[in-house]
Amino acid sequence: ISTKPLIVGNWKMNGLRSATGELHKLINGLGEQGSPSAEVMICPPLTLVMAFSHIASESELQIGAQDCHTEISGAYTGDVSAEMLADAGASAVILGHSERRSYHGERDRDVRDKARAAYRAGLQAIICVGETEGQRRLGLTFDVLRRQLHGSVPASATRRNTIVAYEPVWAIGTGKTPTREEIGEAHNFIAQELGSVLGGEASAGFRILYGGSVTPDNAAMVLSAMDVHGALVGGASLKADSLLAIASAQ
Ligand code: G2H
Repeated sequence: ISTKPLIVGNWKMNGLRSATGELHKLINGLGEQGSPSAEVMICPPLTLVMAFSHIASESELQIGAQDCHTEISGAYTGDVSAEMLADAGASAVILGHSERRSYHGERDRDVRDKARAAYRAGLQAIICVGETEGQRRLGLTFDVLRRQLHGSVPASATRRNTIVAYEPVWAIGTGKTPTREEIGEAHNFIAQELGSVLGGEASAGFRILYGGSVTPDNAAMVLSAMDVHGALVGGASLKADSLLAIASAQ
């Protein structure tokens, strides 16, 4: 596992084939950096996964997806399996993003089953956790993180097949970000709690990304917080220039 920060762009439901220009810009930009200071992954909408994987295949850029089903195949109209994502060229899949949890009713155990499906297909699972504003106000942040980690992270998770993303729901797409101390505190808690989910040795060296309104302006602050190993970036990942700026901010 690389010790460089990992910057993951979550394009959410944005991007048509015409966005391929941004992908080329990103690949060229990373190429110009020679030995880029961060690893970079883009998780485009499903319709672009195969084309982007093809384009990125000769580059350092990794391609991921944003969700998968718990089963390999079957009568699940509209769903896509982890095996299909791997077949399309993805190497990772974001799971349990708060938008999936709130708009699609995903529970911790659904996220855990999807992560198991991802492992079976050879994909890395990027498992998202995070508290709402109300939960933080009530002092429940750590309780929520503990419950989500115990419920969503399979016992078979390893630092190779799993990355955890801390995304405080109140910071997502709002322009609000926690302080460096708050980010460090939550990440340190997650690192400790993974020890209780998986056992001390198995949890060592897990990568924990921060997500929620990361921009070129706050990226250096975010990446310098304790136990932060990268960022999950939404809005600011849609433009190659801003993602490149985030990837070189340290
Ligand atoms: C949080 C993040 C990406 P944004 O959802 O996962 O999005 O950077 O737009 O807050």
